[in-house]
Amino acid sequence: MDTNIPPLPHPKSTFTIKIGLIGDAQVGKTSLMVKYVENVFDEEYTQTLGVNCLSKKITLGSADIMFYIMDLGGQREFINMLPLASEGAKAIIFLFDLTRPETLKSIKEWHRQATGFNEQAVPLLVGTKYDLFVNMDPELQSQISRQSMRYAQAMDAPLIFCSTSHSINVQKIFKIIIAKLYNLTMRASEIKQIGDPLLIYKYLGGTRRSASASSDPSNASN
Ligand SMILES: Nc1nc2c(ncn2[C@@H]2O[C@H](COP(=O)(O)OP(=O)(O)O)[C@@H](O)[C@H]2O)c(=O)[nH]1
Ligand SMILES: [Mg+2]
Repeated sequence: MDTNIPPLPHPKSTFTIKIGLIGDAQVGKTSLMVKYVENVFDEEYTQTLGVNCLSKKITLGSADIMFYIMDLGGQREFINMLPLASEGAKAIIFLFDLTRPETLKSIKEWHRQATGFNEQAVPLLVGTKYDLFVNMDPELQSQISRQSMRYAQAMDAPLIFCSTSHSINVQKIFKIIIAKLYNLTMRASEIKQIGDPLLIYKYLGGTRRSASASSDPSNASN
């Protein structure tokens, strides 16, 4: 018997991750999706594109990961679209506009409703437009930062402040999602200083396991 048969090449496995983007109108959901997938920030382009679903494939170790990112119309009348964005999602990104604290308040209701459709998804809390926020009154910045930390704690959700227009923390959001879903260690340092673009993820969002995301892309490192 010939024992020298070379091993067959391992077929590349593809893992699919559906991600829902949820939050009030104008917080920057579509912009974030378009920036992550197409690396463009251009309001006109985003509007012309007129999409609410984009996909992107990335390679991690020996696995391909296919992201399906679903955007939700933010107006109240789109609440009936919520199941579309939340059902089957492995992660749900709750977005609020750092310059409009009322959009953070809305997260409570968005979170309650989305959890009703999907209890398994890893939640993330993302504050947008950090580029504008950083020029606001420092006292207000401090209040909003602390308030969003309280929300993140209550939701057990990683907290990320980002700027899509200035490419701050955009990639990190999706790295955190992978790290949480596949139990990988992330090297990025946390940012906890008030006034800085917060990045708090280590002890948040780790208590859930998305049922079908459990098979680990083989020893992938990041
Ligand atoms: N300054 C700034 N403006 C942003 C940022 N992200 C989005 N916007 C603007 O906010 C507005 C709403 O964005 P859009 O993505 O349409 O929000 P959506 O309704 O949540 O999908 C648009 O004018 C965007 O150009 C950002 O990071 N910084
Ligand atoms: Mg939109």
